[in-house]
Amino acid sequence: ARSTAIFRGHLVVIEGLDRSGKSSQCQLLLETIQASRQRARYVKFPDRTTPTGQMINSYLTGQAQQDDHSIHLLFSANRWEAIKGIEEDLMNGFTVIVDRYSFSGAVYSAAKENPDLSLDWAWYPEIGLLKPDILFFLDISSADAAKRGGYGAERYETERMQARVRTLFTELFQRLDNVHVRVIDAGRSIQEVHQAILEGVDELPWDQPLDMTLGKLG
Ligand code: FDM
Ligand code: MG
Repeated sequence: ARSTAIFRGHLVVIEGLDRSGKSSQCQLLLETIQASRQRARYVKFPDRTTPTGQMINSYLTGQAQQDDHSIHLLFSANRWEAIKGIEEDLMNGFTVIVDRYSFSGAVYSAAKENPDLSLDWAWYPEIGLLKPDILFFLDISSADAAKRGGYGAERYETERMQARVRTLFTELFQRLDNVHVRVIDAGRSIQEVHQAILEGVDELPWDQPLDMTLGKLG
């Protein structure tokens, strides 16, 4: 990660609760960047296509049980196995748009109220992964999210879990003082949210080295 390049692409992360519009916004951002003849690529975590991702998918859909720590580390491994490819794309000038990342990783596990699985413990395996140039948090109340067509049947898709996840995202962002977080009011229209995201992306400098990694919580 630690070489200098001029005009590498940007690492843009979009986080939020289920039903906050993350995937639609990632898609729109991808199309807008590509329409301006720049290189961009979309990455979704969990990536359910790899062997690790298939185990995660079995867990999320209720086909398999996992110890809370074990599944947590699989989610993290699913990012570590992808990071070299992301790094190469950034160095080749691609903006990489990431739909959920380490931040979801830490808060969903910590939201389980398992006394042995704190936010600090959950964050630790993320240390050393590439740090986003900007992180957009699509903020929506858990009640509003539930109104948007309701939750599906996957594990974690309950209003109680989502409410805890939202609180923990706030705590996590407060404790990560060197991550560039931008909270976006996601209760607005798709186009308004898209414009807010574009403004943030357009402000990013182009001459930064790719040497930033996620560090410890404060
Ligand atoms: N999730 C997602 C985690 O628990 N840990 C992680 O590291 C990531 C990336 O998996 F409930 C949770 C968040 C969500 C579920 O995610 C599936 P998608 O975005 O709905 O596929
Ligand atoms: Mg989901």
